[in-house]
Amino acid sequence: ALSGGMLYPRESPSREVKDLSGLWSFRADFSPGRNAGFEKSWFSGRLSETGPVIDMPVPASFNDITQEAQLRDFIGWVWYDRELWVPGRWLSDEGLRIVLRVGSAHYYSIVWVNGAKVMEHEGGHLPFEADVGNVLRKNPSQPCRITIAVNNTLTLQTLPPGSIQHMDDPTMYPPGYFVQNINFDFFNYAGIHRPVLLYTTPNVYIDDIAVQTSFADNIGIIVYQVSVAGSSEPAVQVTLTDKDGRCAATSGGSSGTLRVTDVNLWWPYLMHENPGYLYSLEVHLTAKSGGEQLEDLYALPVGVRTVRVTDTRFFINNKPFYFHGVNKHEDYDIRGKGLDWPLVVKDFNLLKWLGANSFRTSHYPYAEEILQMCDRHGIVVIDECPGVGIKDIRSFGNASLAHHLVVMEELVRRDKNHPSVVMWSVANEPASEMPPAGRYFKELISHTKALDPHRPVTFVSNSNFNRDLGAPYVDVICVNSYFSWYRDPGHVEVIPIQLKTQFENWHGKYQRPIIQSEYGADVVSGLHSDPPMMFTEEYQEVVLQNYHKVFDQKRKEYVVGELIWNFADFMTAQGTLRVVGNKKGIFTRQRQPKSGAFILRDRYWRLANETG
Ligand code: BDP
Repeated sequence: ALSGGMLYPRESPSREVKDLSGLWSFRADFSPGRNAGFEKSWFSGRLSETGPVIDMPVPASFNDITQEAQLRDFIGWVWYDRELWVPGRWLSDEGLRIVLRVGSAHYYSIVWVNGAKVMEHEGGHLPFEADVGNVLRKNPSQPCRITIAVNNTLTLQTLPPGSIQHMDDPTMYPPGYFVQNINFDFFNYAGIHRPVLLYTTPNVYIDDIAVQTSFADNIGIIVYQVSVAGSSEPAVQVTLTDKDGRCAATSGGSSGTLRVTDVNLWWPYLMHENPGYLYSLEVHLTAKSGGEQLEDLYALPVGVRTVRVTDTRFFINNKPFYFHGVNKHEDYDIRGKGLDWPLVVKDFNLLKWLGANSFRTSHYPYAEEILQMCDRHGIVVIDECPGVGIKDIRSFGNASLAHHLVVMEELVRRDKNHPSVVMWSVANEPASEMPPAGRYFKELISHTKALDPHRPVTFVSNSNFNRDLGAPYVDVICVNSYFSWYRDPGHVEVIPIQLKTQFENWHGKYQRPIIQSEYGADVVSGLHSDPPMMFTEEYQEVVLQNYHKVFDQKRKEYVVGELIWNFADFMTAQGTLRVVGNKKGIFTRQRQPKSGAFILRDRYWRLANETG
């Protein structure tokens, strides 16, 4: 089990946040073994003292920042550092914790402060942090230096998995030549993808909060649990305030139940005139520490809603919910997977324009800032872990499973309080027909349910319904299919019969609600052909229309959602199937609509009016 919570760093009267976004110094270690940085201790002084550095923005992927293909395609350790002044009052106040937090870095990270190693973390897409107060207080009169080394190498045991292939034939490849193979269809962007922060809390502090919500008639019920660190006798006071700042309920004690009369439920976008209603759970901690009275305050946004699944329906607040939404990526020009506010806000505006009520975080956890937007706007989320491309039998071994369990622990720890998150997805398109997949998914899914008994769990399959060894364990069947694209390319007329068969097979066998978790077709924006041909706008339109006909029949029975692949075009590895990236977006990578976007927009608004 993990130690400690991972509350999103928020300012409060007892907490300060210092954002270290901006320019860092950067060097990729091109030495043959990629090990020069460790051999020469690049962390012990300034990076610029051990060789040339370039400017690197944080947060951003490093890949597309320069003109060097070598850096774009680099595999191995890259090094970042920067100096900063820590406020003197933070250092002189021994009652303060000073925490260094990395929102995410892809893939393996080691962090030093003033040359002292403070933490290591495996896995992109999720935050990690360490208390660095002691290290900082050793040198209070000097600027502090933060060094972060990040390695993007993927192996059969990482998530996502990959493998390094050495090309040893000296007549074909230069000495030491190797490539990174991956089984997933997006560019392996790397670097420090989310903000690096320093923040403070008192030494006695609110380490974690967990809420579980429900309601009976007009009474909202919030069961909460506060974990306190640093004190054995904390006094905890909890106040729930509504949107206007009025007190809605109070309670004392580190765990308890709040009851809210005339509760405003959290509703999805387009299902209610006031979607995304959030209360604020204000936790107030007081404790004695060395004769001193310490106080900590943390305000957690809370939405009151329930989720429930039957064999044919997905319910939110006891009303049938139909997912009409998208699959996304964190992906954009130049910054790659770096968190970018203009892009985040633009995408929410496009989701609303489209009438989308949901998305899946294909194929890894997105930034917390994005989930906070979902909470506020009522956009429903299927929260997917980075279990994408598990295709090699060796990736089903014990080491892989052990890591996958830890990743689910980190994901649930981070995202458990988001009302927008209604289901966990533990994987995308694994080779779930391979013999070890049965045990693997049984354990993975039961572990996830033990971590969070209140949300359904799924994984996204493209296996044969009869041979899928993980499907027996999911609450909702999620299926991807590309009829008339990867299968029967060019033959849109086969879609209705194949899709109908797909649904009847899966539901017949498992008696679970089904989400079409991917379908779509590549379009090079601006290419036209009538009659339609693959890669033209017209082709995407008819693919969509053919899928939609069957969705409309089956949603009356047990189909509970449709998520287009993909919201926008995105970058991939180079290959014969990809023309500068995957073009299945209904928007271009620059977020301009293709004609498929208008088809979907008409449909989603119509669905909202029928089902909302
Ligand atoms: C599915 C994958 C997705 C791909 C998509 C495609 O889940 O990541 O991008 O196909 O090929 O198999 O467009």
